Amino acid sequence: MAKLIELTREGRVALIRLNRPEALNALNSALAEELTEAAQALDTDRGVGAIVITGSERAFAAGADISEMAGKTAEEMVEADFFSTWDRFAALRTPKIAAVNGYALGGGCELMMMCDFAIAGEGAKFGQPEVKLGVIAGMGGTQRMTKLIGRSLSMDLHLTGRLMDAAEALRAGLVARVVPDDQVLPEAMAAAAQVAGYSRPATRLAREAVMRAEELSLGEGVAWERRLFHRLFGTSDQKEGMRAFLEKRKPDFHRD
Ligand code: CO8
Repeated sequence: MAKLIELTREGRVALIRLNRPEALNALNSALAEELTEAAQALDTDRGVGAIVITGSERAFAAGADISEMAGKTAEEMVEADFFSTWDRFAALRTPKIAAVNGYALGGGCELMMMCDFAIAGEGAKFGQPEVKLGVIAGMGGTQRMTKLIGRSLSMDLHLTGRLMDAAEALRAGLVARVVPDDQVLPEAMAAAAQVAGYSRPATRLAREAVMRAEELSLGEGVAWERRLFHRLFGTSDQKEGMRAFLEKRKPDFHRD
């Protein structure tokens, strides 16, 4: 059976491509498990500084797999704690960039929002159309989207199920960059290589500090950030980064 994801490496960047093109990369449990296991292994690999997640030209992912869910009872959903695999994915510490072409709908949009930022093609389409199926988002969409783009627009998407184009997604802050469709992957790989070239502890802690902003009050968040900042003075990369600046040369990070 074909693998549901393809994993390749380019230097310190790992590229994961969702590989269910016949179902527009609909996220079934097997794919969620394969993706999460692969990403967890990368997360503990010191040779990996960033992960890019992408789909196909037509779809990043068109949602959770409707055919897998359609016949399930509430008891079965509770028993399996359906979708809880994604909590393990969201907890990864390595910076993750979503490279999005085509549809990022429902669970696909939610997977994109679990990544640390997204680079999208001009033709990409986003939405939380679960309401059309008689359900709601179940992989964090109501929470992460609201924090990313605000209640008003998030409500609009969740209640009407309408799709948002790339220009609107950029204006709203749902994605960080929009580029021509054929530039999405090169742009994401270049951004990932840039991240992966820095100190590994610094990028992981920068990510952690920014994510904390979604959960903590300003005072708690600032205190958290300061502790992480102090912690980085225990790394050789901090010494090298600052020494290199003073010596007017490029730093040679060991990424410890
Ligand atoms: N699940 C399963 N199969 C899918 C999905 C999906 N989400 N999306 C597309 N496919 C399949 C189609 O069934 C079709 O298969 P086949 O060729 O065998 O008929 C194939 O992919 C191609 O799709 P289309 O023929 O529909 O392609 P179009 O270009 O005509 O349309 C769309 C593309 C607009 C993206 C359309 O496929 C679509 O609307 N897809 C569904 C989008 C959607 O509703 N996503 C939300 C899913 S629900 C979810 O993500 C979270 C649910 C939360 C539940 C909470 C539980 C705890």
